[in-house]
Amino acid sequence: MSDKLHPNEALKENSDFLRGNLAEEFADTSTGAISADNQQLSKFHGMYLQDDRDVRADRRKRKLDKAYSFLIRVRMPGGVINPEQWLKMDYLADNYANGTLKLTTRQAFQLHGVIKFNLVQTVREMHDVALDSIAACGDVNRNIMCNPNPDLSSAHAETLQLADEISAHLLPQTGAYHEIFLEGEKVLSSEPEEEKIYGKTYLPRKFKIAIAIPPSNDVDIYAHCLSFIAIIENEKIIGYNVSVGGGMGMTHGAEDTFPRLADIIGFITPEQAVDVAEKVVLVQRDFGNRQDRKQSRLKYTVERMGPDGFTSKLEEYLGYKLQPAKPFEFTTNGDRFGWSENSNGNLNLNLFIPGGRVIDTTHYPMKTGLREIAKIHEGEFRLTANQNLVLSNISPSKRKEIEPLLEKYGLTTALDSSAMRLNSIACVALPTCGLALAEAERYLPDLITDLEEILENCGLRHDAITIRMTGCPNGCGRPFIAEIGFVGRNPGKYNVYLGGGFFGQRLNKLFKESIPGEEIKPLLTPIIQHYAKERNNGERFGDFVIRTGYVKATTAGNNFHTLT
Ligand code: SRM
Ligand code: SF4
Repeated sequence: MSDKLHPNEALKENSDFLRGNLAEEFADTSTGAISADNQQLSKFHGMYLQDDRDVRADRRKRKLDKAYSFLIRVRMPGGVINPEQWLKMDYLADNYANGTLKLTTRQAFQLHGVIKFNLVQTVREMHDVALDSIAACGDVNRNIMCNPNPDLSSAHAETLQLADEISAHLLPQTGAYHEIFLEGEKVLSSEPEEEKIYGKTYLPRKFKIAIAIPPSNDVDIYAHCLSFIAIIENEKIIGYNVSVGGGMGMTHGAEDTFPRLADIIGFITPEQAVDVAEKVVLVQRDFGNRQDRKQSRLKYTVERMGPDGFTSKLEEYLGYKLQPAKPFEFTTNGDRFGWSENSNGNLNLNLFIPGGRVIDTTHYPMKTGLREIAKIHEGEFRLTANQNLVLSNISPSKRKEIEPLLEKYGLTTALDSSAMRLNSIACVALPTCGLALAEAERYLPDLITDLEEILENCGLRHDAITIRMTGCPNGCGRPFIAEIGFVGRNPGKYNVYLGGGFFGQRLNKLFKESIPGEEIKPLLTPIIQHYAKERNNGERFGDFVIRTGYVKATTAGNNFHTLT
């Protein structure tokens, strides 16, 4: 391995704590783009330069510049916002972006299609309702995930509070975001600026944290750098099991890159959680790979050091030992759709949002419907880790006002979908994602319609099977832990993976490579029919395809690519 640091390291170090010359470039009206260096820095402020790939070839032919715009990702720990914030995001989508809101797989919003000259104004208006995009992307801790139904018990409320605390603790300290977007000039201080936790070069790569309350693994803890699994006794959280070293991204054809499930390394008390989060970050800061960004995620640090070696180093940083992990059980990683009741008698409604895309179409004015609800809703909006939405904390009397709106705008119709559709995730992919090799969000719904015909015929319409599609192997829809995963290989072609664990506990395995979309239904039909006929009582699809020999079980990330 070369010991030459990746160029991004010098870029971060020399960026004056993430300022670069972003302010000048955002003000430059001669182009809709920014320099390559500033593109890297803008990520730390939650923004990516993109271009509309649907029109790229045509514009090239006509010798036009790419159709540049930015995506803005909002940081919102646990995915919770109030109706006023929903209305603001809805407004920003219509006035500065492409008229849609994307609910992401990390319980956040994305606005797409914001042109450079509207970035500052958009951020200012987000700030007016206490929303920001600081550290939503970049080599820092990202949006922290947490079970989206905190009102169901005091434990849920406690985990949401922990998500907030860790998020605040690990937030970059630089004043760059405020200067560039809010103040418009450098705020002078007598104290020298520093990043106490991260240092000048921040982390080697992105860092992700989740908190789960068993039996729900809706946040997919095994796909995270660091997770906290709440251990509850007598309805109280007595502490958390800690897991480290999960992640999804890999590169086709590069076997030294692979998805990896996190290892559970011990148990801690609730008071230790923020400290543990900080020290895991510090170990990664000091021992993560800064030469090769394809090897720099925490999962590779844990793989290299081994879970025991990593834990020893962590304990050295902590100055105390972790206790042995406590028993717990996950049974699902899906959402709990429909109405549910809180301990205070109020209600939640978990809606299905296909692909997480809040949009109005001629037949389904979903975005308008949610806006009308936001105008009268007194509870919260909670984004789920499966790209769906919970309207939470609705009083029984408010329910009476909200139900006619749900009916009028057809918002609950999608809840009658097949269990496969309700358990589906698709990443953004085309046309905005610069890394997409194939469609995902725009294609998976149609593919599921095809598969639903078989499910219906086999009597499996109400059987949950997790199905996820991403446009490339970066894994933004966490496809490598789905029972059926599709990963873009080339335009219109997908690698098909089978055998993931139903509650996110096992990686899947490559079943067929580079299959054209239209061949997926014939490929899967006999397997689904076989499952319907010969599954054992309660046997999950992912377990069945392993037992019956369609694929071998993947037992660890480092044998993900081993097919026999
Ligand atoms: Fe992701 C990069 C979208 C969750 C792994 N991801 C991207 C970019 C920014 C493409 C880029 O770098 O140019 C995508 C923007 C597309 C667009 O047009 O919006 C993108 N990622 C998304 C979202 C919006 C997918 C979605 O449909 O919901 C999710 C936003 C989450 C958020 O709110 O923060 C999203 N990305 C994930 C997840 C899932 C998760 O975190 O639970 C993963 C896999 C878990 C992991 O990190 O290992 C994920 N995204 C990646 C990677 C691969 C990282 C790696 O370790 O190799 C990249 C590429 C990279 O970092 O180089 C990437
Ligand atoms: Fe883009 Fe690939 Fe992520 Fe999909 S998985 S959003 S195609 S980077």
